[in-house]
Amino acid sequence: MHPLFTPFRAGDIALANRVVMAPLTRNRALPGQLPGPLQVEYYRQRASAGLIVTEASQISPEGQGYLDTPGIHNDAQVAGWRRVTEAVHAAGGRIVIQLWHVGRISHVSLQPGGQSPVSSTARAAATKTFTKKGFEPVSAPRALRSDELPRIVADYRHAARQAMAAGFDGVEVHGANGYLLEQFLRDSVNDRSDAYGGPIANRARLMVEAVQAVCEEIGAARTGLRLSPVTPANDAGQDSDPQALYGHVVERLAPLKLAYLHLIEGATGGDRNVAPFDYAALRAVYKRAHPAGAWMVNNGYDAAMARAVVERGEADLVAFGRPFIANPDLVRRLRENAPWNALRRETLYGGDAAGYTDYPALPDTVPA
Ligand code: 8OZ
Repeated sequence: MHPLFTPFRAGDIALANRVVMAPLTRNRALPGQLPGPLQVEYYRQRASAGLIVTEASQISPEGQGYLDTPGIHNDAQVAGWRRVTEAVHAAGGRIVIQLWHVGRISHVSLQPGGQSPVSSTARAAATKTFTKKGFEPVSAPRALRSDELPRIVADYRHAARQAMAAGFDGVEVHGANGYLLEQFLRDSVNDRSDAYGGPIANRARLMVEAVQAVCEEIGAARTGLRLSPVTPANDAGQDSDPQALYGHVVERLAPLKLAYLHLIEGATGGDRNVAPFDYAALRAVYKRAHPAGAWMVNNGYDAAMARAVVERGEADLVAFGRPFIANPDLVRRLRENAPWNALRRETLYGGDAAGYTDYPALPDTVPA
């Protein structure tokens, strides 16, 4: 058996194989930002993944930035997610929820009381989001005061507690793709002059505090973190020294002994070589402090690349995004080198069962 299909332990989470379903925003939550029966079926269909990372889910009403994304802050949301975790567990799978605060990637129509989105900066991102009216430019943010940041950290902690109440195997903190934590990290966005701006240690402070709080709440062995050191997604720009910045983050967080680190290599969903970055060097920083810590890679992997990276010992886990949308039985297809269903892009964001739960699995028996 190829190692890609062998069991693996990420912290306290025992996986049947090394194939991970990456977090994927699908904008199909019910009113109240609730997962419903359609989400139960969608995730159940994909439970042969070694691990499912759910779609990004806001930690607070303020953390929402797109129409119809689910939350994990109130008890109705916990009850909805409980049906999802029960279905995945009954099918033999493991599932963690991605904890999300969008920061400035939002619109006043999606914010509580129509307030401005919040960020590390008052400068608006040059990007669009998806609202009731379709694609609209994001709203100008308000820069958070440093005395508000303990409340943001508490929201991460609370969401992690809610996740465990919903029966998740753990959580993944969304530290990637130009959202709040990355808006603090990068000097291309963060223009603060307080203890959360300026030198790398300051810009990393909110991410470190948020991850520490989550680890205190549910245990580091059930906590993962997703990073995207050079993605330009959501107008994040490029940090002036990503290698030093992300090296610092990993040096600070590896000693906590997280379940895994999840790396988006290159531009999210695009060019893997968008900007230079030495991922192997970052991995070495991580493994020095936490040899048993899992290293999860993502972005544009095909079957051959996934087999090779695990074979070479350069990654413990490989996450697939869009291939899992179109192929509920992706693990089997990888194992059997079977062809993949084509993705229907027009049903990615929003809508119903079409393009969500209607992608076919391979037939049980192959005709002779
Ligand atoms: C696509 C559309 C909306 C949100 C990310 C949560 O990039 C997202 C996202 C992706 O991390």
